[in-house]
This record gives sequence, C-alpha cells and structure tokens, in this order.
Amino acid sequence: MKIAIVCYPTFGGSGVVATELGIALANRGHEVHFVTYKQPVRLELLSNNIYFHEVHVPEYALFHYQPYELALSSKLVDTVKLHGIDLLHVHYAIPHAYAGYMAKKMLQEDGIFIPMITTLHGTDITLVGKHPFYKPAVTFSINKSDIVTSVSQNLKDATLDLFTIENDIEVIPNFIDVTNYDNTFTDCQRSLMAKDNERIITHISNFRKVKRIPDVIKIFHKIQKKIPAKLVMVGEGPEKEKAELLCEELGIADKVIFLGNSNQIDKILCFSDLFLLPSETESFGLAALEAMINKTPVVSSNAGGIPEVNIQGVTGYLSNVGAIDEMAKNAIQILEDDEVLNTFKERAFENAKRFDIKNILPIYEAVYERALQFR
Ligand code: GMT
Repeated sequence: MKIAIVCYPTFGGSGVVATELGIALANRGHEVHFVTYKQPVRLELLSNNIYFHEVHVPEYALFHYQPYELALSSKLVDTVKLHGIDLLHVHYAIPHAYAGYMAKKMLQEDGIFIPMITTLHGTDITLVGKHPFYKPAVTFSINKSDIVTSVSQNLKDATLDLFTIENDIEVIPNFIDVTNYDNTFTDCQRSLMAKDNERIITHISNFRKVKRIPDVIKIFHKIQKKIPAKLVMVGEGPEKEKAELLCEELGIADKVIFLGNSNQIDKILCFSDLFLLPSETESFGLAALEAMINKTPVVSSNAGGIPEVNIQGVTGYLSNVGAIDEMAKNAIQILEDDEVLNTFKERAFENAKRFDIKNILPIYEAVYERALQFR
C-alpha cells in the first residue's frame, strides 16, 4: 500500500508513534509518505520505502495567523496525485483530520477517492479539542473520518463522552519494538549520572503544565531524604525554568540533572531505576511504556489511560493526581530494597511486551485494508 502519514514532527508521543509506525510499515514493504512541516525527530534515516514531504507555509504580512491547514491540505492533494497514494493516516484530530478531510474533498472533484484514518492521541480531545472554539470542527473531522482509532480505551470513552460521535472508535494501543530490547544495552553509562550507591530516577516529557512537573520535583525531594538518589529530567517546555528554580529553593539543585530534549532516551532509561509520571491526564503514557521496556518501574498518577499501561503493584504504583506523599512512599518502597527493585524491573519489562509492535502492526494493516473498501 502507499500510505500518507500526517503527524506532528516534534518531540511528543503522537509524533513518535506515527513515525515508528511509518518505519515499521516501510519495513513490511509498504510505501510510506510523511507529510508534515519538518522531518519527524525519530525519522533519522530515509529508507527506500520512506518519503518525506515538507509542508511550507509562506509568511505573508497580511495574515495574523499563517494558514497551515490550507498548506497541508494542498500538499496532501499534490502528494496523493503525484505518488498515487492509497490512503491517508492522520495522527491528531487538530488540525490534521480537518485538513485531511479538505484534501479528500478536493481530490474527489478530480475523481480520486481516498480513505482517511484518524488516530486520536489525547491532547486533541481531552485538552484542546473539547474547547468550544474547536469542538464543532473536531466533532466534524472525527465524524467525517472513514475509520477512527484511539490509543486507549480511556481515550475512546472520553471522546464519546465529550463529543457527539457517529462512527465507531477502534482502540489500538501504542507500541514498542521489543526486538530492540532483547539484549541488554552494552554501553549503559550509569556512572555518568550517579555514584554507585545512588538510585537514578527519571522523568521524560515536554514539560507542559499537564505533566505536573512541580510534583515530579517534590516527589524526588521526599525520596532523596530517605535514599541517596539523582533525578534526571529529560525534555524541554514551558515549565522547565520554574522546575529549575524549585530545585534551587528545595536545595536539591545538585541532585537534579536537566538534560534537555534527547533522541537517545533508551540510553538514559537503561540506567534508570524508577520513572515518575504524575500527569494531570495522559491518554496512554508512551513514556511510561518506554521506561518499562527498559526495565524501569513506574510511579504515576492513575489518570486517563495510564492504568492500561502501568499495573498497580506489578510494574509500579498509581495514585490520585497530586498525591505527592503517597507517590514518594511508593517510590521509596520500590527503591529501598535491591530484591524488590529487581522484581519490579523484571515485571515492568515483561508487561511492556504486551505492547510489542509485532502484535499491533497487523491491526493497523487490517484497518488499512478495511479503509480501502471505502474508495
Ligand atoms: O502529552 C504529550 O507528551 C504529547 C502528546 C502528543 O500529542 O504527542 O501525547 C499524547 O499522545 C501520546 C501518544 O499517543 C500519549 O502517549 C500521551 O499520553 C498523550 N498525552 C496526553 O494525553 C496528555
């Protein structure tokens, strides 16, 4: 099949999932065309079956807001025509499903019928999409998609709750490629981050408010009073500066390492002992899954779809949003004993395997086959 994938190319779960899916589809022999404004961050190598089409939005002084949706839908029309694309797979309702639908309608004028699959990732529904300014357009785009998928049962339920949806939503969870983790890392450089007697705690995100970054710092503050530890903070975003200040205020600045964005999160997770994810809401929590496959247990909130990934008392612990004391207590319980920690590490790894791409890819391929019948 010839598949056009539309996604956000920046650091963030939806872009990562779209990119990894595209790479896996290309490895299966499909021709994959990424259509977005920048080469996706995890798309390092362009292989034979992978193409990247950049959407340019020319700056024009007349416009207060440059019309990205217009440029994207035009690019999709051109890409479909030029490369004989069979279907569109858009990740994120805003504005991708909307632009995709416009492209579909324009193509129909030329007698080209192209099905569109929309994958909902969370923020497009639970945070931004439900806002009255966007809601009618989001509802419309979802209802006009030929097939709609969501990355967790929780996100499906939230979508049905918040919008008037006429079509079915199929849950297809996010995934990781287990074969990449069959052998343990040989160059895991733990000593770069911490002394031998210290535990390493990690948080990875885009440092938006929804991630509750101050909670991460406060939980760590409590942990390090009981257990020698370092906190590794990976990512960039609006809450980062405040977080650095909070570390100084709490007198733990020397124990918290801010690494910025990284393309090598496996190299960081391979020496991590615990992952913190106290988010306000999270449709899935791909970062938690990436931690688990790297044998890192997770202490998280129980918000959104996180309980579908992190299993209470098995792969880590879950608490109500904002329950900092309980999260710190649970973290200490996992970290204070080597045997307990190793048990959690092994169970995190075993459970992460449920989300192996080899189980998920055929589900997407079946969805594509079904979508082709809409032509
Ligand atoms: O919240 C983020 O880190 C970014 C956001 C995105 O849109 O890329 O992530 C969303 O999609 C991910 C992939 O499906 C999910 O793992 C995240 O849970 C989800 N974020 C939220 O729901 C807040």
